[in-house]
This record gives sequence, structure tokens and C-alpha cells, in this order.
Amino acid sequence: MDIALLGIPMDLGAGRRGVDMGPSALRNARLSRTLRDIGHRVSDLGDVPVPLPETRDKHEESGLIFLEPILQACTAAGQQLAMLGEEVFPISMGGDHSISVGTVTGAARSQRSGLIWVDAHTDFNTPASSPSGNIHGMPVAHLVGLGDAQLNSIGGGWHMRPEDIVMIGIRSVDRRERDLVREQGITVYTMKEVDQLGISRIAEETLERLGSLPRLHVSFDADALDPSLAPGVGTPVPGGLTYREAHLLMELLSESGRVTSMDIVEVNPALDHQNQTAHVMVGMAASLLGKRIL
Ligand code: 5AB
Ligand code: MN
Ligand code: MN
Ligand code: MN
Repeated sequence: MDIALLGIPMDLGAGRRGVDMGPSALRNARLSRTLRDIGHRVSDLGDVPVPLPETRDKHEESGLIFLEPILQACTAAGQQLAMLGEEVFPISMGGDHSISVGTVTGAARSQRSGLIWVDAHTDFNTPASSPSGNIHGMPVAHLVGLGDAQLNSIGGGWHMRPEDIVMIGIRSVDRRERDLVREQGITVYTMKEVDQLGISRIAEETLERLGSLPRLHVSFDADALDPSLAPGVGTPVPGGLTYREAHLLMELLSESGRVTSMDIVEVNPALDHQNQTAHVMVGMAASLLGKRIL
């Protein structure tokens, strides 16, 4: 397969600095070499330009911090992904999760697309519901067309259908965010369901729901994993996916042959130990892209 890597060194959407170093950390953990070893052709498109927070005004009044530069970077990322051939599998390297407003939209290439959101958080806040004002807690709401009119019209008004979204690994949801997730009817597998049903049943149900859509995007937030495994994240929550649960999920999605794009986000080397989190996430990408044990 042809794989394209795109870096988006964004930390304007998160409350803590350092996640802008995520693309470097993933390259350093040999993302492209690992995928080549599986047999793929890999091209690295470099990084989308993202301004430094120190050079910009926060503009918090709207309830949205750093809206302008986030709009610009998400638009640029989306346009670059939308130009790729349909057969190319893009991996967007964050950066905080605000990038996904652009990456999910661009990777869809204007088609109906399923979204598998692997995360400790539902990221379904709107500016009105958000307790923090940080845009990395809001991408999914904007992908379905809620929230800020500028942010949700990235990609020219393409929106996801709420029924095409499945979230896995969830264990931290804000009070008003919960109401929105329920109202919109998003399918959510919390850690309780992961414990009760097991990840293979969840993968099966997810593919039953989304497996016939023309495109399928996996957005993998490193904080979905247990913090003991992935300490380099800005918003760690105890009780996350184990190493094998996460790999099995990626392996089963890979076997389906349905996944067409991926994000790796929220890897923060400034909070990590010896780049462990980036290495773990490179392993996840490898499993999703067909690395087999035997
Ligand atoms: B992440 C919180 N819900 O909105 C908010 O890491 C945290 O992309 C969001 O999942 C975490 O600020 C965003 C409290
Ligand atoms: Mn997230
Ligand atoms: Mn998260
Ligand atoms: Mn809209």
C-alpha cells in the first residue's frame, strides 16, 4: 500500500505545551521505517506550518482559545490530505487532537466516512459546554456540525453523521458534554464495556456498524492507552486500554481491510519517558497497517 505521513506540530488546542513535538517523536521512533518493513511504500510529506503560541494572541473571549491559527492549520492539513489519491492511506501525526477537524475531513475525500475514535475522552465539547476552552476537547462535535460556525465549516461544510461514529476507551466525559453525546446518539464503548464485553466483540460490533462505508478513519489519541504504558500525554486518565487490548483492536480492524486513514495524536515528548509513548504508538500504527505476529 502507499502510505503518506503528514506532520501537524500543533499544541494550540491543548492546555499543556510540548505536544507540538509529537511528529518529531514519531519520526524518531521510526514510524516510516516500521511501515516500510511491513512492505508498504511510505512517503513523508513533512509538516504543515503551525504558528507558535508565543507569537499569537490567545483570544479567549469566544470561549475558544487560539481559534484563528487552529482554523488555518486544520484547513491546510485537510487540503493537503484531500489532494492525495484515493488509494493512498494517510497517517496524520499530531499534535493535539484539534487537528482532527481538518484531518478527518480531508481524509474523507468528500465521501461518507466512518470514524473510530480511540480516546479516554469523547472530545465532544462545544465552545458553550467546554470547561477549559481548549479546542482539543471539541473536534468530534465540530465534525458533526455543532459548535463554532467557522470551525465546523472546515472542508466546505462536509459533516459526519453521528451514527457513523464509534468511540472506544472512553473514561472521562464532562457533564454537559455527556448530554451532547447522548443527544447525538454517538456509539460509545466506555472502559466499562471494554472490561465487560472484551475488545474483540467491540471490534466486531464496530465493523458491523461502519464496515460497509466507503471510507473509515481511525483517530487514535495516545491517552486512550493506560498511562503506565503511555505516560507522554497531557491529559492522562487512569484505567486505560492495555497493550494487548489496543493491539488486538488494531489487528482486528486491519484484518477487516476497511480502514482508509489514521491519526496519531496527543503524543507529548516533554511529558514522556525516553520516547516510550511514541514507540508504543508506532506499534499501534504497525498493527493497524498489517504487521502480523506470524
Ligand atoms: B483530548 C476536557 N474534556 O474539554 C476538555 O486529549 C479534556 O484530545 C479534553 O482527548 C481532552 O478540556 C482532549 C476536560
Ligand atoms: Mn482526544
Ligand atoms: Mn484524550
Ligand atoms: Mn457546519
